[in-house]
Amino acid sequence: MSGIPATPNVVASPIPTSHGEIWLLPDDSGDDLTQKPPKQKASGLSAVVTSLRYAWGEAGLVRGTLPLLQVNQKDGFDCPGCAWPDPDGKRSSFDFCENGAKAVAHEIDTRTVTADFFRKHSVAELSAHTDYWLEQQGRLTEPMILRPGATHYEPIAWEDAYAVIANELHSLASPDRAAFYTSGKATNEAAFAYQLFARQYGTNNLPDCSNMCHESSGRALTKMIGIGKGTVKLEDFGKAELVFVLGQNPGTNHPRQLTALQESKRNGAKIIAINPLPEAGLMGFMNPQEISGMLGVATQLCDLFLQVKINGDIPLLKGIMKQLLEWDDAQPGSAIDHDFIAQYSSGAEELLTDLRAADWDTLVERSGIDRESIRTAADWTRSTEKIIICWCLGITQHTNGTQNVCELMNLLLLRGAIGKPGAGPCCVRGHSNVQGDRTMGVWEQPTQALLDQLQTVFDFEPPRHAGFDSQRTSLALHRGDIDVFVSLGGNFLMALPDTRFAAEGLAKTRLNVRIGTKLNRADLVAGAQSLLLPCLGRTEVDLRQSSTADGQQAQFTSTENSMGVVQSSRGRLKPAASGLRNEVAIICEMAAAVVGDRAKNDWRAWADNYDLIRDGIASTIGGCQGYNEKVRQPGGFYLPNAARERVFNTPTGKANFTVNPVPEETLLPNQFAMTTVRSHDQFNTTIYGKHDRYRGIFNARRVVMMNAADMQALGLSAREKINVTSHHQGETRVLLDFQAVEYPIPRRCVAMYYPEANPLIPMGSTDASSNCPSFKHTAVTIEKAAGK
Ligand SMILES: Nc1nc2c(c(=O)[nH]1)N[C@H]1C(S)=C(S)[C@@H](COP(=O)(O)OP(=O)(O)OC[C@H]3O[C@@H](n4cnc5c(=O)[nH]c(N)nc54)[C@H](O)[C@@H]3O)O[C@H]1N2
Ligand SMILES: Nc1nc2c(c(=O)[nH]1)N[C@H]1C(S)=C(S)[C@@H](COP(=O)(O)OP(=O)(O)OC[C@H]3O[C@@H](n4cnc5c(=O)[nH]c(N)nc54)[C@H](O)[C@@H]3O)O[C@H]1N2
Ligand SMILES: [Mo]
Repeated sequence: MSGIPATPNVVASPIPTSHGEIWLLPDDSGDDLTQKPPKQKASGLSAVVTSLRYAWGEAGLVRGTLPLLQVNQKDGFDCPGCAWPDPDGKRSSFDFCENGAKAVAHEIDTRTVTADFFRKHSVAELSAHTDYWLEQQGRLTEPMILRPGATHYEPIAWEDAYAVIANELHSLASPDRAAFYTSGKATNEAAFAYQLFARQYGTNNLPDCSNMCHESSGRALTKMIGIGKGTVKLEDFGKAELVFVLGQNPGTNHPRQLTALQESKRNGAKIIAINPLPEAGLMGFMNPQEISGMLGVATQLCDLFLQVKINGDIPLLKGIMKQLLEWDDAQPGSAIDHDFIAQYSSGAEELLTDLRAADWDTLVERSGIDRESIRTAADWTRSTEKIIICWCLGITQHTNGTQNVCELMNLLLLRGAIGKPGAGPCCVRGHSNVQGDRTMGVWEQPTQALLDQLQTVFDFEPPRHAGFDSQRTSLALHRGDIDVFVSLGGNFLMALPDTRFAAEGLAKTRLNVRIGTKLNRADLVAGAQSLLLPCLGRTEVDLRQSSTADGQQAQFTSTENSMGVVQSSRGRLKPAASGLRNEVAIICEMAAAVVGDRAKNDWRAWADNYDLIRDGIASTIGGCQGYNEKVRQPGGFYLPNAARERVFNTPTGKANFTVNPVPEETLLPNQFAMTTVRSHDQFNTTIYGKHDRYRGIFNARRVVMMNAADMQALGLSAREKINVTSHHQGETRVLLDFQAVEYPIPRRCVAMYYPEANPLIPMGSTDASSNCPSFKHTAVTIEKAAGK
């Protein structure tokens, strides 16, 4: 995917659209960067105070506290934050975390964005505000349209909006000139309806945020164990004896995972963290749900912190395995589970040959981890089979992301650490229902089996060829090959690599449609026309005209968490505005307008009674028989997962070992490896504030975290203004006027915040197998900003 032109700096210039000049990274000159040493532990009383402040600040006392007591309760709503599971047994009424509270507070915002707001501000004017400001304006309240050539959004009736969509979709030369993006917050009912609608319309162009997130995990796990999901359950954390946490910052992104790690620890497990950054949550944890934690008494979490270089994971894992093999060669059976290998696996010999051939100096040099530390990690690994490996984006978002996951799976399989209590892969998902969306069929490369099932149940001819994933959608938009782009939540513009490239593509469509709760920059970069369809959040009551009962009936939805538990989610709060609809209903009404005349299912009835959708799910999706009954059980139900029982549905019928080469060193001598991370005050592209409390970085996001020695070598003083240029196959991209901050990160590695760094991420750099963008490794050079 080369030949993409280098893009000019997005800070310095807006992009032209038919609705005005749109800024992509507007001036953020309120920045007043201050820095403190990074924290050594996460959470505690300050987290509780922070969450209540967020909830009360944005929502007011009653609307603020009540929902926090209902998050993740068995009759409450699923937290709209991350996908970490809830305990199967009794739940504490405070089973939420600081960042879950922020996600809830952000959603239940009492401020509203009305037609009057859009009358006052043109899209060009709005684009001069930061992403933080845009979302802070409050909840979207009524459907709005940006008409051809218009500078302002104006109100439109729901039915008229659906008619605009139907007209445009009906006029396309091919259904593949439309794309239907999904962000991972969409519930199972929304996702199932959405993919069915797209396929009845005629396309598999169903890109989703998972393409940029855990796609590499899905690929690797399917290849090796026959299912694209992890196998551990929450209860396994209490039984594990060794837990690895790789490429993940749980203190910020999955705070409730710290409770599980604390339990492992209390039951005697050791924890090894592998990360270029010493993240606070990996080091220590003060559980805010316990008195000692409230008082600031921390559990020391991590027993061994291996500060790898960026993309140093394969050499490190290979080193651990090579050490195991050396011990096992000296004393067979002492470090490798030969029984498991013989009975359940295939391909071990090739892996062992690869490990024997690996060169220790290369492994040490490329990982950045000394031989002694590798030996310690291997020593702990050989003494137990009760091993859990948790991982997230630091592993998946690399050009070798799939191989990274394969390599950590190799380690588990060598120890037989799968399908037994306290052992297995724990693929820590991001968005609260990203795993469920895929289970429901949101996938640009559906299996023929799923398509066959859709054909049988809904009696239509689904398209059989693969559609575009997120990357390919962005490329197609830029080529002018997509006329209608529909977005179920999310922020395609700011989530994709190369922000300017993504914007140029979005500005070429005939129609953009986004179903969302809040305004974001994607709504400002429009093709000929743009529709903004406001929806309810999960916390809010969803009253529909039910066809099964007299009068109105409150509908509920359901989601699947990171460990394959499906459960219901029921909103209780009064909606932020009257007239708001659930995204499920919006999708069904849109489908009724577009394909209602030819579909065998009654889309209008589905919009009013989600039980009908769940019946559709039950007939179509494996493991979902009796969905309506099962999802009503308190705590929901587990989806089947054969690998948990050591049944591996791969072509060999076994768990397959893989061989994964050490990635080539591609950095030139003057270059740095740049990784992108989330701060403590954001949910993806939604910025809650400008602080990154645990990392000690306050009031600024346009920063580059650098090793002190590297700063010195470049002659940079603390907080000096710098320009950052990325390099990929001769293409360069530039960001001006960021600030260098000293940080305990390995030399020649730097970290920047997502999404501010995205203009630097090259379009063409993706994983060969999953096509996931390499957001965690970009070659950059750094210079002092001119005139500063
Ligand atoms: N509060 C909050 N919660 C969230 C989100 C949010 O934005 N805010 N986002 C949600 C989503 S969609 C997702 S996918 C998850 C993301 O959860 P994480 O994966 O924890 O998110 P990131 O901030 O991208 O952090 C990546 C981690 O990997 C490390 N890392 C970077 N490069 C490498 C590498 O080469 N090797 C190794 N070993 N580590 C590396 C970074 O230092 C960082 O600690 O969180 C979900 N939960
Ligand atoms: N550089 C870099 N880029 C990355 C990443 C990275 O680590 N580094 N991570 C990638 C990952 S893992 C992901 S998952 C993507 C995230 O990409 P997306 O999922 O597309 O982005 P979000 O920021 O989660 O979407 C935020 C918007 O969702 C809307 N929204 C919120 N709640 C709801 C709701 O209940 N319903 C509806 N319909 N809309 C709602 C709001 O309007 C809000 O503005 O970004 C990817 N991009
Ligand atoms: Mo994600």
